[in-house]
Amino acid sequence: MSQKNRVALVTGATAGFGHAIALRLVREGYRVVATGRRQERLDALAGQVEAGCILPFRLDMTDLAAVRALPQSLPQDWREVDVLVNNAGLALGLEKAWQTSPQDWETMISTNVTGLVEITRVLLPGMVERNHGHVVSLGSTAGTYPYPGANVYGATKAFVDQFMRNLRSDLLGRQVRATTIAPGLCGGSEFSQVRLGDASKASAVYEGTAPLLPEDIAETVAWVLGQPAHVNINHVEMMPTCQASAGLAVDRTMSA
Ligand code: NDP
Ligand code: 8X3
Repeated sequence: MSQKNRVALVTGATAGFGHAIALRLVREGYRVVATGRRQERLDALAGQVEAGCILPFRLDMTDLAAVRALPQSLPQDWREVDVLVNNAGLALGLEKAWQTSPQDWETMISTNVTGLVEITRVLLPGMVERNHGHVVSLGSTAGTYPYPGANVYGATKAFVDQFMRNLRSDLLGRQVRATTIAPGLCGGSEFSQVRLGDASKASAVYEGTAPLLPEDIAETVAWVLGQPAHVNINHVEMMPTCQASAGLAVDRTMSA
């Protein structure tokens, strides 16, 4: 099959990584189903490329009925999804676990975990039947390295990574690949604005740094997809050069 005929579905394509990934995959020759909640953003994205290369498709990942109906809801010639990029996701707040809002936790779990699992479950059978496909999911360094206030967000990303590793076990013997991309500090997206709800707090996150950019993530997605069929990249952890894991914290006010 020529790359031109291949279909990639990118969730969360209205901003940040998903937007950059959708454009990058069109450049790689894919037809891209671009999903998210903001229809006008999806339409604008489709307008950036040659007609027919991007199908804007409104989808709220927390609407499980809509996610389950996805295979039948897509136009006939877009239904055979070869590549699923599970990118839609969010962090809400940086409060300590006992101070956070239960609604924020629920939203992160329903988007980053339940929605991701469900869309994967509904698109996998087609990939397995055709014996061809690739699921790429956005994890995070927050899924590996804990930090204060990451509580449920980090846990959702740890879930994503283990889910993808377990998929690999189920997919053994099939020509369907599974990859987690786990970035650290990345600017140029709405992530911190969504998390902190305040533009100046969001820009302070990146002050004095040269963070990763959405195009770096899109480049990595293109790279994992472009590997020869016998190569499965299981997990890619990426950080900007200005970031590193800084070890365990010790409280020195608690001596007996
Ligand atoms: P953005 O906030 O810029 O983009 C998030 C995307 O997810 C948007 O397109 C948004 O679309 C979509 N989205 C959120 N909730 C839903 C929902 N309920 N249904 C459908 N789509 C939804 O963030 P990033 O591009 O930075 O992040 C993308 C992914 O990468 C996330 O999973 C994030 O956790 C992860 N990540 C981000 C890092 C960073 O530092 N930026 C680092 C590591 C991982 P809409 O609002 O239109 O629905
Ligand atoms: C986003 C990266 O460090 O803000 O997943 O959690 S971080």
